[in-house]
Amino acid sequence: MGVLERMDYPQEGLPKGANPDWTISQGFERYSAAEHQTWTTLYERQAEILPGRACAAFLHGLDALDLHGHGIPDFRSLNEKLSSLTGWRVVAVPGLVPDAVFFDHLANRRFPAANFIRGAGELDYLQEPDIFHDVFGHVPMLTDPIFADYMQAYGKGGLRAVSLGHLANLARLYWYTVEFGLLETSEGLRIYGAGIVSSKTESIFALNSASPNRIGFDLERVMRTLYRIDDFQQVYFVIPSLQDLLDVTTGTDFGPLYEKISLQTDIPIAAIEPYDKIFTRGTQDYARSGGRLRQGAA
Ligand code: HBI
Ligand code: FE
Repeated sequence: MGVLERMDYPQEGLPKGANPDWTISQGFERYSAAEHQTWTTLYERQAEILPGRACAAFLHGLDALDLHGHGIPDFRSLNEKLSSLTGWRVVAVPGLVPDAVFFDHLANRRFPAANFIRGAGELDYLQEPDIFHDVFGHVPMLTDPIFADYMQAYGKGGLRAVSLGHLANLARLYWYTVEFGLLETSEGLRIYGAGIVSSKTESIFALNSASPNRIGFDLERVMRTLYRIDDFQQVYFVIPSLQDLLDVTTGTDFGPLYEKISLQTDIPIAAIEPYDKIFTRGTQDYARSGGRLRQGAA
């Protein structure tokens, strides 16, 4: 596989001191003891609930990278382990970066991770991904050779979707796989999505709640389905295997698929379509009763 052509990274809004590719230094020496403790607290909460919930590839990745409760990881030693496994590296960024920048890093097997950690008073709900979400949530799966290839393919596809003007559809694929995907195994459903696996409450909700729908993954269906960014998902999509996810995405020409989808309506979040393979038909009680805001007020 050849190296991608050098792209001109957009520079609009580039924070002062950042490199032209939007990376910054992690600044590992600047973390306070309290910030390291926040990582350890979050890690320990997840360690308690993830066995039997997270997929084997994720749990194996945690071990392979020694991403346990020793405080915020230093990207230098993390990258030695990660790059020797799958050729991926983690690069520090100040936060959300423009789509094309994000995709170009992925297409080159670099995962952009925020360098800051959430405050100790906001362990559960995040407006913007922090280092715990980005590193604990995403990086273990990058030790899996199949998933590592999927993420790179997604980056290449993202650059193409931007140029074709269909990023909204492709972003749904990312959302319902990389962030909120479930995997079918002989022992039951397991989590591989980073948005779930980095959250204690959503890890339990995604697998154990009667509220959400759980539906078999279908590429076109997923790319037509709306999603919510402000609360637990109302639908999770289940893949039969990581290999299947990689095959279906690399074996599809997205150009004609975007054309086809642009003629169809979006699918509402909680809809069940006649052709869906239903794992769980959810009650939708959680969303109907007001979700996160209602719970907080109760
Ligand atoms: N930037 N740092 C960061 N992390 C992301 O997950 C991210 C981003 N920029 C754009 C982006 N995601 C979206 O384009 C994708 O989620 C589709
Ligand atoms: Fe994420």
